[in-house]
Amino acid sequence: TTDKENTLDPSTTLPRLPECEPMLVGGDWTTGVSTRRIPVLDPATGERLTTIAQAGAEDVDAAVAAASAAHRDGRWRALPPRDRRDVLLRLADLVERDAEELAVLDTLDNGKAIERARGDVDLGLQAVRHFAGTPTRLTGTVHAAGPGRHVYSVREPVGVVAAVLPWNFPFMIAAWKLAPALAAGCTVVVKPAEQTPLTALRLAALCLEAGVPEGVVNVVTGDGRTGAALVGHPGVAKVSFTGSTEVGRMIMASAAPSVKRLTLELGGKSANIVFADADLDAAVPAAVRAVFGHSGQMCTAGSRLLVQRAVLKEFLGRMVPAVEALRIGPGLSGGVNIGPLVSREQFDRVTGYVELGRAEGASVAVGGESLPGPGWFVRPTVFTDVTPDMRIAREEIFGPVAAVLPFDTEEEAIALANDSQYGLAAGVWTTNLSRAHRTAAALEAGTVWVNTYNEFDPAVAFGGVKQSGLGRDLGDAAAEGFTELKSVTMAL
Ligand code: TXE
Repeated sequence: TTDKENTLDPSTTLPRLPECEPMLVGGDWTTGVSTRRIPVLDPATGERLTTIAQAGAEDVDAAVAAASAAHRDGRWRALPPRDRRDVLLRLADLVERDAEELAVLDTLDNGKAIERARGDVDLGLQAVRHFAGTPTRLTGTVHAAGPGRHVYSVREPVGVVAAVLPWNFPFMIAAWKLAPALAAGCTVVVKPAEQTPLTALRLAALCLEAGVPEGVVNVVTGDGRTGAALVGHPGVAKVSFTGSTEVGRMIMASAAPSVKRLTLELGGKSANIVFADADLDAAVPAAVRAVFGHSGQMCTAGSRLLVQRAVLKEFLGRMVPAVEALRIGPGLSGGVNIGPLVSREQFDRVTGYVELGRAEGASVAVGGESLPGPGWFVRPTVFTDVTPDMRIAREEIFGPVAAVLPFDTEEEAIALANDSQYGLAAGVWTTNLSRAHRTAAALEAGTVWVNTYNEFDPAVAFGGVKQSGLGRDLGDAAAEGFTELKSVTMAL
């Protein structure tokens, strides 16, 4: 990147935030009934940026009631599909107009490097544009039926959707969930992560400006208790959640009494496999980005680095200096590779895993320390001498920590990669075409990247197998996941 790309646009003044960010309920901006507030902190300094209301049961009720009313009266789902398309295209234009401000807001409360925030906003924008094409393209089926029968299936919006968001990609995942839900004709109550509420609220404001009718998009703020009240609400038909596997399980249980539909995008411990025949000039920098991008706070982080023993020494000889060269600092300062971790909790969790790795007998090839405050910075850390049974090789750390595991054969690599409760993503680096296909087929993962990593396309479904989740974000599958199939059998 050039210096220009690496610095903040000087015309961007930091947005002024109110004392308490209001939520959106049925077209009204309100701080709600509850008087409890949660501080929103800047992870680079630990200082308070603003507060949010801790929405309680009454606030959640009001938001679900607004979304239910908007669903029932058809103010959104019954619009001609081309009108919904036009609103979504307008929304995309507004996101593009405000892209820099959205990126700055994502950096403010999440801490991520501004360049990454810009990329994330763009990935969100691409999803909105992509799903603007959905309303006019959602089709059903006319079935081959017996004489005197006309049988068809149509897709209808599922109803009120609860979108519960994580803090790692606050804007992008808000857009990834909102765009297909709206495209399918649903109404939505969004619950952003308490650490990073700013851009989901801004996206909701842009929805109103774009012409999404009031009540169709609502936002309630608060922590897990607000989330629990929302996902357990009987008026919610579907929950789309991104977050930890632990909370995903709780959401599944709370969805049972009213048999809610679920899309769960949960944790991962993705294997990035480097074969000896790989192009190391490409594989090494990509492996560094795959695990240390966004300080490792990515569900797809290539946090288990499986390297064929024949190239292990050379691989580490190249990787360690590349990791040492990563620049650590506040996300807004520009040119930073490693921003702060999102919160004190995350900092404690990650530094705890670094200590655990040492205690388990792994060696620190680089990193292994945190930086003194202010801010929650941890040096990118590479563990070697890792064995597959160590907790640092099995559990999601969600920080800048890589576990390098050697292997000898292709079969061993596949067995190691699949030896996980998770199955979100995997990477394969090889110049052997047959091996690439064989390995991609054998890996238990929702996404396999071959000779690349972390490439997303809104047209391509994204999600996990095993305990990494169920259902898909993005792709046709995402939009269809916000619909029910109704079959109509008619005697003529
Ligand atoms: O996630 P939570 P946390 C993983 C990652 C991280 C760990 C903990 O390993 O270290 O989770 O992060 C809301 N009912 N991921 O604690 O708790 C919560 O308010 C309903 C991976 O922050 O899962 C927030 O909006 N909602 C992940 C959202 O759930 C509840 C991204 C996620 O928070 C709730 C984030 C409840 N009972 C963390 N409890 C990924 N897949 O990328 C909490 N929430």
